[in-house]
Amino acid sequence: MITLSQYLLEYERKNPEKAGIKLAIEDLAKGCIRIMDLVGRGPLIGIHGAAGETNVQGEDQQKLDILSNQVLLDMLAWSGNWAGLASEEMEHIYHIPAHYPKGKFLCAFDPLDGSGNIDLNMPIGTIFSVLPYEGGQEAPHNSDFLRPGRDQIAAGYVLYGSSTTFVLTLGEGVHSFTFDRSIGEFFRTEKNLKMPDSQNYSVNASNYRHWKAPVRQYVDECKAGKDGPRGKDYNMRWMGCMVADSHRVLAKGGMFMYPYDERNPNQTGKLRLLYECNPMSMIIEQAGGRSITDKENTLDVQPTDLHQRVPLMMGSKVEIDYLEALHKADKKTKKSTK
Ligand code: FDP
Repeated sequence: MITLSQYLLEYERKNPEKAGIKLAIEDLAKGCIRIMDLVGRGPLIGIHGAAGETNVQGEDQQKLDILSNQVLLDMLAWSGNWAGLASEEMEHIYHIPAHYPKGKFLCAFDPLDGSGNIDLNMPIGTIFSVLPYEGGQEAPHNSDFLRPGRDQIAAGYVLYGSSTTFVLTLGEGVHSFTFDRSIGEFFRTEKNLKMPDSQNYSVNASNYRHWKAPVRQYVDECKAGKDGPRGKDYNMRWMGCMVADSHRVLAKGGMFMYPYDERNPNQTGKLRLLYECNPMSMIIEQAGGRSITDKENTLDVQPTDLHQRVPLMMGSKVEIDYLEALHKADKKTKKSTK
């Protein structure tokens, strides 16, 4: 079994043009080990509960959201591997302090995804997206982060569950590493993960009445199982943490979605494009799956805002192809009845 560092070293040897990525990913891994430690101590050191503040998106911040954000900023700022950082928890990008050198990469992250699960000892995670930066020692701007997901050179997440799992893609397959607490290292436990096709779906079904017709039809057909047009029984799970729910879909196959919701017509979706949807979609595509918004492949969306939200449907190819076909048919019907 090789360690994360050995895997990264081998990758850099094969891809000398990507030099620097090893140290950059190791910064993220070290930051996540610290977050794992905080998550594990939780109420013992008084870090559960609300912080009493809201983030730029008007969401209540938990103490651990703020602490995890600070851990990643501290870990990534000093190393000289990063040119700039963006986080769910900060309105604007974070500039690397002038007394540290700047590196070749930008990182957008959600330091602790699934905040609603923190105090309940349920799964939570960290998600990150790595983009190239060509501006040298010039400070980056918000606009440098507004690149389609196709431009990502690495993406990953860490799931703090019954064990700590680091899932990573550098664009050459998806690899999964498990943290060995007795040794203090991540070891690769799965290589070139490929998603199976399966009848699992993951969605917050309490929002059903607010969805668009094609999404409602898809879920109706899943519920109809063998007796419906899909001719097979489906199973449903919702853990309320994108990292955990997507991890299940990656491992077992099926489909995860957070679709457009008509309650909030000005908000295109719930999940954030740059640091939630893009990294997860790169992983899913690398594992043989697909990811779409209700209009296009998620990785092709041209971002317009750091905290932009999009509807997201991703998972096994067969399920996403079907959902896409339902959306196209709906569009056609609407056009012909105009
Ligand atoms: P949370 O707000 O708890 O941080 O990123 C947002 C997110 O969690 C996802 O992790 C999760 O999939 C979703 O929101 C949960 O939404 P619901 O509250 O609708 O279940």
